[in-house]
Amino acid sequence: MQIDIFTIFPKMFESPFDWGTIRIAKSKKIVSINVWDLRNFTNDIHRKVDDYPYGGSSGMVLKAEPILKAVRSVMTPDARVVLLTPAGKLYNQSLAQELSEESHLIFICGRYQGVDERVKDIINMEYPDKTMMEISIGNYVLSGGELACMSIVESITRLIPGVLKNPESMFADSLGELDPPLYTKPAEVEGVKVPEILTSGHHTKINQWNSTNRKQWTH
Ligand code: 6GU
Repeated sequence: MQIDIFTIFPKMFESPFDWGTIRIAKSKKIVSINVWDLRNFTNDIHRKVDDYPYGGSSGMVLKAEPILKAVRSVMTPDARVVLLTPAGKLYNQSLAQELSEESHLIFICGRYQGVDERVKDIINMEYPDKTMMEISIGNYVLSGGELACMSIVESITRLIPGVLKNPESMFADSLGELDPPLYTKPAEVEGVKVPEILTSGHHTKINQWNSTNRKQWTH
């Protein structure tokens, strides 16, 4: 999978992708992640990526032209374009699963009050079969889409076949169930013991215990 990320803060991405699952996926050449500075797609001497909104509302808006130029510079027939914005479709595990099956994802990290609305219109006219998707990671406001993008990239990467050694830990199955409470050595910590059934060696009972004690998404 190829992932292209456009941001005005490329340095925010310097280390998050260098650890754990994403590091492994990169070293196995299962994913390739490129982080691009949106300012490199400006045409003016000041490398201006934002401006005041028409109509006088507050804050700044990301300009359309640098984003259009940026997206076109990496666009492929198979790419899905995703705009990170608090007004987008609420992200969840099934959307992570869906995106993990793509071969090329292009993320645009929104900033400030928003992104010029014409970006969406023009991209959708230019590539009508691959409608630009807007995604939010939760009903709260971040100053930009960067941290949202990092969360999404991590959640997608771990679902790509071959990335995790133990596919069971990809988990969060179709029922939306999470792991049961887990314990490791020692069997007693400050007087508190592991539930007896888990140390009994009785696998049928253990499986039963695990399935009745699975945690759930809280929503
Ligand atoms: Cl994707 N962007 C911003 N700016 N805020 C958010 C978000 C995205 N998701 C939740 N809050």
